[in-house]
Amino acid sequence: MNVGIICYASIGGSGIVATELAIELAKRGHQVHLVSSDIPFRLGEFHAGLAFHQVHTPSYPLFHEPQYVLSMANKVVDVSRAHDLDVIHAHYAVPHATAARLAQQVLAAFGHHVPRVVTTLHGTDVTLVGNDPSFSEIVAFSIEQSDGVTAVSRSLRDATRTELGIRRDVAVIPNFLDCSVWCRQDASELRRRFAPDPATKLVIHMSNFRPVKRIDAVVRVFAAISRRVAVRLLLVGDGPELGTAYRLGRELGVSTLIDALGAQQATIPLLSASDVFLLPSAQESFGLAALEAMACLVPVVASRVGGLPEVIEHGVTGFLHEPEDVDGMAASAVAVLTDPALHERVTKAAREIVGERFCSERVVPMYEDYYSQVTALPRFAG
Ligand code: GMT
Repeated sequence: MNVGIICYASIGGSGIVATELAIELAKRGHQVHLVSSDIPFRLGEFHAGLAFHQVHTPSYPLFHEPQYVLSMANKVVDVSRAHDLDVIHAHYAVPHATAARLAQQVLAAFGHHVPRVVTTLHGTDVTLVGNDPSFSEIVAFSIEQSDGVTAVSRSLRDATRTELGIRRDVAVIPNFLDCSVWCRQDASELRRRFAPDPATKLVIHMSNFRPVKRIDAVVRVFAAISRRVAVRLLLVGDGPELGTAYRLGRELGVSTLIDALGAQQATIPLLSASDVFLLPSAQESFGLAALEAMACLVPVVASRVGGLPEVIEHGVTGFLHEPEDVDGMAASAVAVLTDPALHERVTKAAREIVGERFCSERVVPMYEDYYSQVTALPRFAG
């Protein structure tokens, strides 16, 4: 099939999943066209069958407002005309589902071959941004008008109904990893750099440091752990809440135990050096970072919110607590850091679940089947 995939290039789970899907589809012989404002950061080396098309949004002194939806729709029209796309797969509804639908209408109006639009909902495009009254009407319309819609968890599918009033079918296709790549590596040298004393444990948090990630809770849980175990905290990523980590670290007297590494592309070595992963988010439709940690044998202590219970089984493959339960999270982290048998049991079970349910060879065919179903629908009427 000829598949156009549109996504954000910035660091974030939806762009990562879209890029990994593009790579996997190309490996399986599809012609894939990735459309984004910049080279998605996980694209890496050249992949046969995968082309990148950059969206330029020109500025004009009269405009104070960026015209991204128009330039994205325009680029999708160009790419579809040149490459006869069968499917436009929009990752993150805001505004990609709208741009894809607009492109479809332009192609139909000018008598070109009309691709089907599949929208994949990733989380905040429904729960935080998409349901904002400034966007919700157009987001709901664009989701309803897509030929197919998927969500990354059952929880997000249900939220699409409750938050946006969507009534149409939404298929659940979970996020995935290339499990041959996402494995724990020998990171002993790296580990020694962060924690020269072998008795010191490494706690890690990776995110885009936005308020929804509750960075204050990361630091509070870490401070509580540090009162009982010798630990250091690795903060990987960047965003508006990074300053909160510095400030609260100083307030709680743990700033000298924190290493903030900024945005990093190669996270497998960092996970491989770590002993526990903290994810106390206010909302998480899936928690791709948790899945990456589980694949690298790092036990996850997370909030019991959104789709996380579909990824982590409390006490079996990780630990879930109410988002406000800082003491509970710290207690689980201390338990798993001080009990090697528990650490081994949880990480082994987590890795098994990743292998059974979340590897690319299981999930990518779900998208291929879904594209087949959607392209078999009666022709687009305009
Ligand atoms: O809201 C974000 O954190 C960004 C968003 C994205 O596009 O990167 O993340 C969402 O999509 C990821 C990939 O499907 C999920 O793993 C994240 O759980 C989800 N984030 C939230 O729901 C907060």
